[in-house]
Amino acid sequence: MGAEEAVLSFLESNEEISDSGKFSATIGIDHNEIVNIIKSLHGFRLVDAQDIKREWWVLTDEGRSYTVAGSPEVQLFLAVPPEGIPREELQKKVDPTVFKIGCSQAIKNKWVEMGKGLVSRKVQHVEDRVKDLLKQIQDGEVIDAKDIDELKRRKLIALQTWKGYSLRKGPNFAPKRVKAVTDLTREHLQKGDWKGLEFKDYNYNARGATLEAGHLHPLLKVREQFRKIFLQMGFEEMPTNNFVESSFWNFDALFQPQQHPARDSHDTFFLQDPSTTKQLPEDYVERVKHVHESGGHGSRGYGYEWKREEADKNLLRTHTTAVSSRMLYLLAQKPFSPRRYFSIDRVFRNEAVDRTHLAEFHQIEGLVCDRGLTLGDLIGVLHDFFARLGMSKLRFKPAYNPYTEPSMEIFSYHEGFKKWVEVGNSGMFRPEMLLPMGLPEDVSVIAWGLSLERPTMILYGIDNIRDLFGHKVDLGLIQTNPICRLGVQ
Ligand code: FB9
Repeated sequence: MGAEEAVLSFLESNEEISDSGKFSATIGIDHNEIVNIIKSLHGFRLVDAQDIKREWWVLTDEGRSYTVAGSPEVQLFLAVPPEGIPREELQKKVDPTVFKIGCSQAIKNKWVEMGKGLVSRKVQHVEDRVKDLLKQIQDGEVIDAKDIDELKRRKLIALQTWKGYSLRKGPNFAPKRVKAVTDLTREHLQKGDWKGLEFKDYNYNARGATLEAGHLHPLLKVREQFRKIFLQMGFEEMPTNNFVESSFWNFDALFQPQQHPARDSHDTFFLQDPSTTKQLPEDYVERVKHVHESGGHGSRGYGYEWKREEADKNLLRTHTTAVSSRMLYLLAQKPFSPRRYFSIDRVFRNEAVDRTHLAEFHQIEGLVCDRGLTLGDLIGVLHDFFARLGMSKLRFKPAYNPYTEPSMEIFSYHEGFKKWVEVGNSGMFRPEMLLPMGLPEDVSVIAWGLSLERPTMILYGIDNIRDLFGHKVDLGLIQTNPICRLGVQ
């Protein structure tokens, strides 16, 4: 008979098992096995188990040896003749341990004294109380607490603990446990025994199995959420697989003048090799040169001598708007059709780094290119985009960008922080940028941008960008960071 059957069948015909230890001895099953079964039956309320805890003193090996040979202090006292004995002679007479412990204890008891190398008795007779106390403990007698403390201090006794249970029938008692099943199987249906089955409750708090697989970085999870939002809004993703860009596409094509401070090496990473771009569309370059120098299309231009060698310089793109300029130029090379483009990728700026800024970040950019678009359309598409991020309260502040006019900074009211947070920048690309590309006169482009790092840091509660991006990132964060769900899925 197994332990479970023994316990349940005993309780079926008896009120209680008063002591699991005695019960296990009676049925000849190891007490640990009985305890495990009791815990399981208690967990399923088949039994009600109460803890029993017993403690008693047992002799250590040293303690047991004193009950036979006597305590070392008595052994030492008996080895000292009435006339006394030289210390060296006494040391040869008894066991070294007996000598060491016995001397200190006998002197402490004022049984002997050690003067000028001679050990002599101070009393005629001694009682071996330690031995008597140890024997009393061995016989299960209760002794005084002070004596216990002394014997414990000398490590002659140790506390023995025993834990067991007393148990009675529980509210779900049954003479035989019906093993709860987890799944209703084809066999159950065929056999028909499903009618008598008991199903385990779902554990809604059970954690999923740990996936021993790769893990996505929070930035990539948030990027995917932004990508979904853009795709749901009908935007096409632009090809951003070129970190290296020419100054022409990154600045000149955007009508950003060559003496603009952002084009200085203090703000931009220029390449040494290859330092210059290989090929540009020459006819377009001429039109860009002209619009910078003399304007056109109603613009006065900047009136400076535009230099080709400046435009040829290679750099690490400072914004994904460089990609937007390439895409809009390509769009202008064929009969016009409206487009919505987006990009999310790394950009590089040679700027001071701090807790929330590195020399690179991921820019998110969206643009809509169509005939007759207005600032109202830009405001509308921004409300639609940010609403999908859960940001419905927006405010706009006039701003300046070299390549957009008008431009606006975008603010959203953050309910958590209870304040307005800058969430991006936007504007309408200037005609000096669009017309030299060859886009029709009535076509305008509304565009906006934000960073991927800022929302990710807020969503994941990260306040130092080095904990999110770079060589110091904790791989545990990569493994355990929660899923990210933005907007309407
Ligand atoms: O991302 C930014 N802020 C932000 C965005 C989302 C967000 O979501 C949270 C869940 C609530 C929270 C904050 N910003 C833009 C604003 C600030 O963080 C700013 O201090 C830092 N800006 C970066 C540039 O600074 C080096 C963020 C980055 C930025 C700024 C402008 C653009 C892109 C990125 C742009 C543009 C643009 C404009 C016109 C046409 C085309 C592109």
